Amino acid sequence: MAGQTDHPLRGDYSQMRPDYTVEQDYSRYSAAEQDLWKRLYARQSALVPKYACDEFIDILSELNFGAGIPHFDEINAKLKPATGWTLVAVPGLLPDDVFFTHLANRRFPVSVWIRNPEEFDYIVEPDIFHDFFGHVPLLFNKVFADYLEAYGKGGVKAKGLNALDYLARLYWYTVEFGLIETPKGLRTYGAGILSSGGELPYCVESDKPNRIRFDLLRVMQSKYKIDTFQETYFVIDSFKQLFDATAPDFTPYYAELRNRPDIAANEIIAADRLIAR
Ligand code: HBI
Ligand code: FE
Repeated sequence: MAGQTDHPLRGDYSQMRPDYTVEQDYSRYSAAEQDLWKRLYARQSALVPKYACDEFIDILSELNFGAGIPHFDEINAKLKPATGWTLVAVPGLLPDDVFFTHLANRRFPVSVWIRNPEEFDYIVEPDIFHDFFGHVPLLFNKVFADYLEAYGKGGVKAKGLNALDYLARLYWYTVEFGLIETPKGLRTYGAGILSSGGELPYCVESDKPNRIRFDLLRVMQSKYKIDTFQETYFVIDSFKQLFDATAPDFTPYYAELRNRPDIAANEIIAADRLIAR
């Protein structure tokens, strides 16, 4: 879940450091919040085997953090040696440039607060369950971890090139709502889908959404909706495809994109390579 919200942000930004990081302060979590975590984890982990990519399934079972809200420093003790990434506690949504700078330095921002029970099925802003369940497992995957760092570095550069919107779309349609084609069929690696009870089966089972083969410039032309299930999903063949797509300098792409029209979230264009479900 990214970016724009029209309501005041939920988090407490009063104690943050200049880089927006805070202490996790584990004593803050009530028994009711620990119970909510267990219920969210149980719901999602029951759906994962049928709809998530194998890389996510394997790491999730290894990490096994269903018993309660994780201690970031315990996870960092495993994550740092695995891919050089660390989790940093943050009050909530960060300004784009702060967010990109953390990613560019292999630091993944994780919100410290958990949603309210009535938000069991849907929440607008990223809470600790979305950030942890949705994003953390694939930080242990070397190729995906390399892609996310390269993406962060691209984001820091894009700010100066007034291209943040294009990169926000790439983040949205890959890291948050991406699908991947596997020998077992279509699966997801997107954190926004993996942490959603409704969209996880929908992204693979429903006939409604468009499923289009990943094309970097097409994705950066594509607008998105933040408050509904996605009307379009982009499908990659491998995490290496993503990483290779970020290798070139994006500056000429931004120049090209400025001559191209934006594409609506539910629109199909002639050049699209559609994937039948
Ligand atoms: N901040 N904590 C947090 N989590 C996000 O997912 C996030 C963010 N700030 C900006 C953002 N996402 C998006 O704008 C992305 O497009 C980068
Ligand atoms: Fe997210």
